[in-house]
Amino acid sequence: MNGTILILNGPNLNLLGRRQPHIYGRETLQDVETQCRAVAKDLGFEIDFRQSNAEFQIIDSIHEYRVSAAGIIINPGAFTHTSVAILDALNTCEVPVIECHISNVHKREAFRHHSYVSLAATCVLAGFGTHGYSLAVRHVAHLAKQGKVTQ
Ligand code: CA2
Repeated sequence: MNGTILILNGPNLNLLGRRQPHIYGRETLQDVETQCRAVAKDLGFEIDFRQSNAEFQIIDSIHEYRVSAAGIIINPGAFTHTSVAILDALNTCEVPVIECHISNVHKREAFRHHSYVSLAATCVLAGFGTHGYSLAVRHVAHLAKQGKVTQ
């Protein structure tokens, strides 16, 4: 086993696949978790997959894994565009941080074009649909193979 990848999902993503399918697709967050687990298993990683509508819970999860994870994949939802507190937590991380958005935020409203989280992210995925999560898992494995344990 090569380590655990934390996958964090922010507010409203529990409704994925049930509302606004023209923007976010029809797959549920459970489907995304299943796909990530399969990809990670092939690559020798474990997944801790979480969703929270509460900013403090997302911050607590980052603190829990900031040193020990193989990488942190985060879709902060709308907190992307508002949360200096999540940015501050991510800035304490000693592991790669991948920011992952299902939609192409740059093609959407102007308020979605700015991300606080990007200031702490190793890299950013946007517009790959739910497939972006699997790509992010592969990238964490790629970085780990290169021996890049820090940002
Ligand atoms: O594209 C993304 O992944 C976003 O992070 C999703 C956030 C949005 O605020 C960001 O600007 C971009 C919204 C998450 C809400 O998720 C829902 C999914 C399906 C139905 C309702 C909400």
